[in-house]
Amino acid sequence: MDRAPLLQIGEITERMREALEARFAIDVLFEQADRTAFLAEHGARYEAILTNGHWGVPEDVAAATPNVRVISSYGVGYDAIDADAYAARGVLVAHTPGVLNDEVAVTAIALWLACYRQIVAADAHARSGAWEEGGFPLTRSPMDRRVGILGLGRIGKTIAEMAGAFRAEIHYTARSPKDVPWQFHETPEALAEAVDVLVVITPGGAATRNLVNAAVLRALGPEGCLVNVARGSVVDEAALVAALESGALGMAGLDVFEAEPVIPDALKRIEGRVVLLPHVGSATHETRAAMGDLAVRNLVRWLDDGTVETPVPECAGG
Ligand code: 8YV
Repeated sequence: MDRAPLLQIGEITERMREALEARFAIDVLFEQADRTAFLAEHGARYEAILTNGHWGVPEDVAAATPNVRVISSYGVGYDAIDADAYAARGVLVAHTPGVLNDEVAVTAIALWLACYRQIVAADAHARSGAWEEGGFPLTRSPMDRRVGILGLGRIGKTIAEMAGAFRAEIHYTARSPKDVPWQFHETPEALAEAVDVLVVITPGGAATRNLVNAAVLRALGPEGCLVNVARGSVVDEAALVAALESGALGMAGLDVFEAEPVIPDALKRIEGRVVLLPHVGSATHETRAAMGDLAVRNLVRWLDDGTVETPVPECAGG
């Protein structure tokens, strides 16, 4: 059987490669010596693209692949793919919802706990021998706090449920109130005002750009803790640095940044109160295997019957 050409953008696991190779002839974009020439010569051959949440479909790829019919993204967030435009052209965009809810929620909770209990600074204290000069200062208990969820989707709900183990009182904001036993707030600012910990887990993209601005950070306050496991674009990073530096905001646990993989030096300089992760929200062997399997199933199913298992909502109608 002829294998279908597949353009791969970004990295995939060996497990994904092995599963795909039976049905697809994979060309890896970042392995091409001259990307522009490669896209100009071969772009029109591809009906299938495999990408991830970070790369999405870059403009040069979109322009060079007029015959694309399916885009499978290895990740749930698809703000780097123009799904509306692809849906209008009848192109199927698929992502990996559901299978990473627990892992991203664990990451959010871990960042919150790391900030409150100063895990990273305490580790440095233990490692450096500073303990021999004196004990580590007391920290703050995460128990019985008010936790706000900014974006109550699948992952947001899982975070809220996990926070229950810490007897958290849950508040949230979303486009509209949901059928949940938690307290709804109309705006991010009102939510920030009402909570101790604000967890950002909205989709990225134009609609949520800088939703967490200086006013929201001020409302969260000098004792407040911001956790971002969504996209760097949702938080005004300059305002975040300023709020942390001035003490207007207490703490921040961040897995995502505006210009990944670059993190502003100003953020790196703030120790103790700030915990930084290199976008590893879903990055465990188990969860990446499940995400990879789903991204692969979407492509194989498209080859078999022209549909995908988990289309993005924009493409779910047809
Ligand atoms: C991945 C993510 O890191 O699923 C997402 O939206 O942010 C992460 O799980 C992303 O797909 C980049 O590979």
